[in-house]
Amino acid sequence: MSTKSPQTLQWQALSGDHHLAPFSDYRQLKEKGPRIITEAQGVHLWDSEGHKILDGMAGLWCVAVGYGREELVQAAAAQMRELPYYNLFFQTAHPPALELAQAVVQVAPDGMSHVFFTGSGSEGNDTVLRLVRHYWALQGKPGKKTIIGRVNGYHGSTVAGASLGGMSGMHEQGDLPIPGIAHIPQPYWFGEGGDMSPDEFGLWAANQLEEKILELGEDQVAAFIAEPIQGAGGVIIPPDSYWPRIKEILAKYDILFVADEVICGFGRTGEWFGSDYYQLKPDLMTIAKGLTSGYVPMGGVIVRDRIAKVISEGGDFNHGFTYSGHPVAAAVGLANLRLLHEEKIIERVRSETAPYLQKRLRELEDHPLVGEVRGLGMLGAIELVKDKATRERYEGRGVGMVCRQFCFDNGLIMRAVGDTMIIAPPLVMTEADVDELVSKARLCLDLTLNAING
Ligand code: PXG
Repeated sequence: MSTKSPQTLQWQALSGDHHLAPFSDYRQLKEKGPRIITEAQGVHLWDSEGHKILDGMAGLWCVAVGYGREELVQAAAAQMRELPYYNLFFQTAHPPALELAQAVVQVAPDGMSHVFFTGSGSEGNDTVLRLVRHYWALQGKPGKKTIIGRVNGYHGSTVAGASLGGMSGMHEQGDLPIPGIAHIPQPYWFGEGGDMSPDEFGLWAANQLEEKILELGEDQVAAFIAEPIQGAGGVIIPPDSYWPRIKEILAKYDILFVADEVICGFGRTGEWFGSDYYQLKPDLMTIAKGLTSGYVPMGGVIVRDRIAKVISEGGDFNHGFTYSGHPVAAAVGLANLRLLHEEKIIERVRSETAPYLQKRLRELEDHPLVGEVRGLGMLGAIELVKDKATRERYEGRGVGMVCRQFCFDNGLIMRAVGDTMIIAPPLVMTEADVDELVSKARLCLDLTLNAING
């Protein structure tokens, strides 16, 4: 006998009958039905059965300012009344997109003063691919086409996004990657570092970029794209040696650097961008998620001046989306940036919330199931292992999914990437919210350990 309410059962039936869900195991989904999320406030969600759940993932890494912010609701409603839609094509524009471009540039690294808006991060990375190839063609170097990404990097789910990303499960479906994209190994020491020290491994992983450039020929390579910290790949924080070496390599060769800031951007590291945190000097930055705190879809690409100059002197750029710079999304983006400024949310992350979250998360390292806790800013990862010393996993046991289910059942959303549990909570968490997260996480680790051994 199901204890679910008739309303929940009805929605779940609709899911099976009519909805093709993104990134879901359809067989499992049909068996169990989706959990139906109906409401949210602050850092908590409610499902259709009335369970209150702490959202350790800020939706999907996006709800920076938390749920229920009336300022964003009002901004959307006012813009819908005034001008619900117009486009930016063919020599027209509207105030929200232009004002948001200015507001984004004000927080972007120096020398990056142009933005191309899209409807999502994936569209942002499609735009990156077309922009960088167009740039090199305009420079008289049409051969510079190949973009180097990383294994297990994530850059979205469109054909270009999935190709730039290095997710093998995505490449297997749809004959990807498309031509002109190459991948180098990721700087994932815990999973792949073997006997090397983290710094040795970081240097090795960075040097793969140089090897790939030399293998392909500098005259064939357009750009290198990377997330400052890999998100969907499992909150992979590169060893300290990694980014300095990558910077040296990028300085040596004439290729562009694209920082995919879709997750790291807008405060997640305690700086405006992950590139600020690591002092990277990107030529292009992909943005989305935290730009509007996910209240409405929006993405974009921030472009360094010397590239914007070449593109804008190049005449037509035959690229754009119906919803590029959508006025309602732009109005929400502006209101969202205003909140980040006025409430000093990023400063608070840097000086208070992130240090507290990171300190409390590290306490979980004493748990017998935990091989490593790593994190930075409002990002965290907990590696589940059989043997702490050797980093051996419970192969084939699906421990991450077991843990994720216990979390859900006990009022906490943590994502599982294989056997890595990850969090990226709203930036506005209080210390009490962090305490709730860590104590629920510990309980679920205990339950997981019992279930494996039971
Ligand atoms: N780049 C990065 C770094 C991302 O994390 C995208 C691009 C694509 O953005 P859109 O808006 O097109 O989805 C993302 C999105 C996960 C997960 O499993 C992560 C994302 C999307 C879906 C699932 O953690 N990130």
